[in-house]
Amino acid sequence: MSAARSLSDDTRPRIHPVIHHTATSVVTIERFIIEQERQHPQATGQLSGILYDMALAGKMIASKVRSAGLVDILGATDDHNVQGEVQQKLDVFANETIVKAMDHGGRLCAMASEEEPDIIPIPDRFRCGKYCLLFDPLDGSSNIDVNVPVGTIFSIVKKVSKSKHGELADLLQPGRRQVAAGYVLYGSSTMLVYTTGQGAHGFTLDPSIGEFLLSHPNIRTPDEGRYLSVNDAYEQHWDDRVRQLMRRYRGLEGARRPLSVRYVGSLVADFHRNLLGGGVFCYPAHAKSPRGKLRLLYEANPLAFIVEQAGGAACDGAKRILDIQPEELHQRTPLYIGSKSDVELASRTLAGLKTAVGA
Ligand code: AHM
Ligand code: MG
Repeated sequence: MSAARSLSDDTRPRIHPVIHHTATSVVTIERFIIEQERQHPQATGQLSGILYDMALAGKMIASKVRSAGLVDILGATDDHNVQGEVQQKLDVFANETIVKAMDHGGRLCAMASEEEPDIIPIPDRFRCGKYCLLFDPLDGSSNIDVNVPVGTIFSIVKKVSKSKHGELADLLQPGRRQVAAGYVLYGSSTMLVYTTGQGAHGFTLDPSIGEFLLSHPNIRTPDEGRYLSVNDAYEQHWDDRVRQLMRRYRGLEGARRPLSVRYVGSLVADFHRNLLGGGVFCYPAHAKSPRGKLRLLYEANPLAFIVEQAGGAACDGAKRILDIQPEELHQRTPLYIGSKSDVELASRTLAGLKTAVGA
C-alpha cells in the first residue's frame, strides 16, 4: 500500500515532502501524536488524548457526511443557532458527536461551540481537566445539500482560572495562547490538519482501515499566493479601501501579479486549498456586517494558528488575529488569511498607507 501523496505538478515546486508508507510501516495520527509528545518529557498525555478524541469525532462525522445523500438527514431543523441562522440536521449531529466524544475523558474543563449559546459544562459525573475546547462542528453547512465540502474546526486552550469547571475567562483567551488547533475537511477525501505549535501537519483518512495517515508533514504555504477567495457579491457594501485591495489582488492596480479567484463558500475548503496552493481568503467587514461574519474563537483563531505555523499570516485588516482579545464567545471578526505577502498587502492597503504597496 502506498499513501504517498503530493499536490504538486510538473511545473510547480513541491509544497511538502512526500511520505512513503509501506504496508507494515504507516505513520498513523496516533503514532505521530505520540512521537510529538515524546519531545516534551513534561507532557502528561492529556493534550494527546484530546487530539485522538477529536480524530475519532472527525471519523464519525465523516461517515455521516458521506451518507448524507443516502438517508433522510438533509434539510433544516426547526432550530436556529445563536447567530439566527438555520441549523442543518448534520450540524446538530456533528455538535452532539463532538460533545459526547469529549466530555468524559477527564481532560477538559469546559467547551464552547458555534452552535450553542453558552459554555458547555463537563457533566458532574466526569472528572475535569485543565484544557478547554472551542469548535465549529460543521462549518459551511449550507453547502451540505449540494454535496460541497464542509469541515470541522477546533481550538484548544489551557485553563487560566482557578475554577475546577472552567469559566468564561478560560475560553476568552487571545489566539496566541492556543496550545493546539485543527480542522477536518470532509472533501473528496477526509483530511485532518492540526498543529500544537510544532508545525502544521496533515493526515488523510484511509477508509479501508479507518485511520488517519500522515500525508502532509510540515506543511509550508507559499509566501505569495495564486488564489483569491472572496465573496464579491458584497462589493456594493465594501468601503473604498477594501475595493482598492481587491483591485490590487486582481492586478488592476499596483504591481501584484493577478490572483485567480476561487470561492467555495466553505471556509475550511477555501482555506485548505489556499494553504497548500498559496492564496488569500478574505471575509471583510462591510456596511451590513460591520464586524464581518466569521467567528474569532471557532474559525479565525484556529485557522490563524495553523497558517502561521505553515509560514502564512492572518489579520483582521488592522491587527494580527492571534493578538485580538476576545470579549464574547460568539464574537465575529473580519478575516484576511493565507500567504504572508498577500495578507501583508491587506494590512497595508486597509491601513491606507500611502507608501508603495510592494506587490
Ligand atoms: P457557518 O459557520 O454558518 O457555516 O458560516 C460560515 C461560512 C464559511 O464556511 C464561509 O466561508 C462563509 O460562511 C460564507 O459566507 P457567505 O455566503 O456570506 O460568502
Ligand atoms: Mg462556521
